[in-house]
Amino acid sequence: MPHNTLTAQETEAELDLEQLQQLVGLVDYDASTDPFPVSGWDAIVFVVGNATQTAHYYQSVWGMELVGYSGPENGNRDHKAFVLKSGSIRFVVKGAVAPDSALVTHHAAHGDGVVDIALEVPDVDKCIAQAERAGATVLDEPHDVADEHGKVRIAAIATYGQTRHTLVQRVIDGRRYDGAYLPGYTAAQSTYVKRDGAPKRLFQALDHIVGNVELGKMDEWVGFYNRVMGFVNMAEFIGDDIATDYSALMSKVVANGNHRVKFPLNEPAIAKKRSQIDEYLDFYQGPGAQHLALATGDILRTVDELRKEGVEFLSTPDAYYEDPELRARIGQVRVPVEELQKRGILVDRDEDGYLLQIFTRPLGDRPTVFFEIIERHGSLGFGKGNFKALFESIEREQDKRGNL
Ligand code: TYF
Ligand code: FE
Repeated sequence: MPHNTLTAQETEAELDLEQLQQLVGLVDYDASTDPFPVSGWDAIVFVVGNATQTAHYYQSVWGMELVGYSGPENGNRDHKAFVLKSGSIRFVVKGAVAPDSALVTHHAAHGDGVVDIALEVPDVDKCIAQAERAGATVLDEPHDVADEHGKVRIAAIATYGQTRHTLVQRVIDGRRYDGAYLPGYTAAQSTYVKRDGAPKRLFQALDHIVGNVELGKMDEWVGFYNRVMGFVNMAEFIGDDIATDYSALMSKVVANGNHRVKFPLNEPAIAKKRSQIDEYLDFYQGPGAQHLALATGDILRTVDELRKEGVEFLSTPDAYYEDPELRARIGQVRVPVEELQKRGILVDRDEDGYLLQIFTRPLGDRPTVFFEIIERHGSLGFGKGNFKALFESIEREQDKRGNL
């Protein structure tokens, strides 16, 4: 696939390249020399304790739309799976039905979490050939799955912990699969009737997904993404220096050629305090996806709507906004700083522009996975200037839980 064309999801979401560029920060690159070309995100698959209720939550609170379903009613006696969309993002939430489902064991170990960061690729066989050359673990060899809506070609490779990357080729012999999600799923419509004024499409695209890995393993996983998937390192990182002062973590970022898919990777660092990454690793019982950054064009509206629905965000002290150094550094942004302060939205500026961001508290019962909401204005970074304020805020929460 040529570089920087829209994926089907992006087209369906009525995004154009300029909007996507604004939302997530794309770059040009030459896909023809890429050994493992990735078109974009395909789906983020969660395993949860109760998919029926989680699917309702993502609709009623996060304004997502139910588009597909698989479960006992259409022959899947193992689990229920709900396919939800918001803009160009697809979430799939799965929960066990059969008491002996493999999902039961997975959920017992990890709690609610991300099991699969599925990527759309133009050529599954090419990717798997590269993955095998580079020594990756292939969990699922390339194979076709078909139904009356057409055919997709699928494979999967292992990444950190029990997380996988399913690779989905949706165009075969020039024909695009046109079912709800994948064969085995039927189209579904929301039974949740939106109240007047209920939130609708609060985010349009996925910006990045952060992985937490064990102490000393960050560079190995960066190497995995470089070697196996041809991902490139991005400039932003948290090194030893910042780690010991306040973050208690180290971090590097890899991205696919056009930067649609970005993966920061964290490892705990030995610091004065117990790392938030250790807390995650203990409660998730191993490496896994830590946060998903959801891109929006209007973070003020998104945050206001989510708060109305009861979503809790990390707090930011007034001192953050009153710091003259911050004021000087960020200069003019699209709203008065007071509007950000009221909501606890963080702001950072670099040589390319600025970004606005805010973080939720953990989504489920365990202190593991959470969301970030991000609005980019040219900045291609991850909020480096906010790391101190953010990590202090995360540590306040960690302390309340008795895990610091
Ligand atoms: O993705 C990022 O790098 C930012 C900052 O545990 C961040 O969102 C980094 C590590 C972390 C929480 C947030
Ligand atoms: Fe982030």
